[in-house]
Amino acid sequence: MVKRALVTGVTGQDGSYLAELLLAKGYEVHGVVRRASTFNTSRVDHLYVDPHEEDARFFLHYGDLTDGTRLATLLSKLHPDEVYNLGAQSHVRVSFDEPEHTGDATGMGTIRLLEAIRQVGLDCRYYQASSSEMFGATPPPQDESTPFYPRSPYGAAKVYAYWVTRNYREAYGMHATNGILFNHESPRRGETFVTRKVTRAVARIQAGLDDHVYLGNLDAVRDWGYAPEYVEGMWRMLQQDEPDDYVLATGVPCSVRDWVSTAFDHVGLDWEKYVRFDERYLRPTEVDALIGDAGKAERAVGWKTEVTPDQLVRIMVDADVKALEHEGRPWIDAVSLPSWPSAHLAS
Ligand code: NAP
Ligand code: G4F
Repeated sequence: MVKRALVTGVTGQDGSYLAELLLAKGYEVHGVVRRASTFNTSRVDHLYVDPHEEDARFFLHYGDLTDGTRLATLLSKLHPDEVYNLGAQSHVRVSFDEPEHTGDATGMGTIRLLEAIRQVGLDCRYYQASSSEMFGATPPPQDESTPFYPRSPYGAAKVYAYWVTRNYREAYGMHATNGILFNHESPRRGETFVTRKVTRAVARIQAGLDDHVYLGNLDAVRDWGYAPEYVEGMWRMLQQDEPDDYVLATGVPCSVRDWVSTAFDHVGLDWEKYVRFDERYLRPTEVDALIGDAGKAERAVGWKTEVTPDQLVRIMVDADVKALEHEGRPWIDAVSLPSWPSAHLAS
């Protein structure tokens, strides 16, 4: 039997890598896409196969985590074996500007999806994209038993989503698992997260297209891993007989300043000549340090990272340098791209 997965947030960084992984494992993959006035599927365009083809295994459907009825309709139509809830307003700084929307999509969206699964009576496995941002002000190292102390509307919404996932597991016996993932990055990372903002700036400065980049707090410490390894961890978690909660992290601390300096060094530039400060990128409350302990995931699901932060910086700078030659599509080889007619969004 071919397994069927439903992925919210399929157009995001993680959703695109997860869709690739599941397709490679033989799954039929259904992704939920928000309706937008412009195309928003660039991260998954390369997976496109005309749905009329017999071998098509990747399908997109309009839907939104703010629309519970639509989620229930999709679930009752598709009957997935596994549901991965990766959709979220995922930007911490933006969550201070749009706290209500963040609570709605990131927090309430989770219970809408869980409740839709329950109402439809679906017997599926559920993955919740929980976040190290939930640990917030609690000092590192952080693991599954570390108390949460969120420092942003985003972090608070993720704490709510974490607890309703656990509650549906305990109350209704659902196979519902939280992956508490520390920061993970890639050439597909959104351009306004600090890692990608920096690697993209390095490529543009080196090419003579920009003179400088504005950043906020350089003292924050993060635990940056490589996103393709993390989606493998998500899948492994759902293959366990029993649902549980797991941290995924490298355990290696790296400050924003170190990331910046390594990225500029990689192309032979002195970062201090190009980086300027803008307070607009500060947060009203900052998370100073996130450094994870993924020992439980290593022991229980056999997951471990291999890519170090230094290697990750180089992967991302090289991809952004190459992207300038290929019009902003660093993750796709320079082959002709299939077109993605919006009509193929099943509706
Ligand atoms: P991302 O690139 O920002 O992708 C977020 C996805 O959610 C996009 O596909 C976005 O659609 C979709 N989305 C936003 N609002 C939605 C809504 N109302 N209804 C349905 N979908 C919606 O995030 P990511 O880095 O891939 O992260 C995936 C998940 O893991 C997120 O839940 C994030 O909070 C969480 N997480 C990420 C990290 C990390 O370091 N990357 C760490 C811990 C947890 P559009 O493309 O249309 O915007
Ligand atoms: O790249 P960031 O925006 O990521 P942040 O806030 O750690 O959140 C990411 O990781 C979470 C996991 O812990 C996810 F749940 C969340 O969805 C997201 O993927 O910022 C990292 C650090 C912060 O301390 C920030 O203050 O970089 C600092 N920073 C300094 N200058 C900046 C900038 N961040 C951004 N985005 N832009 C700057 O110019």
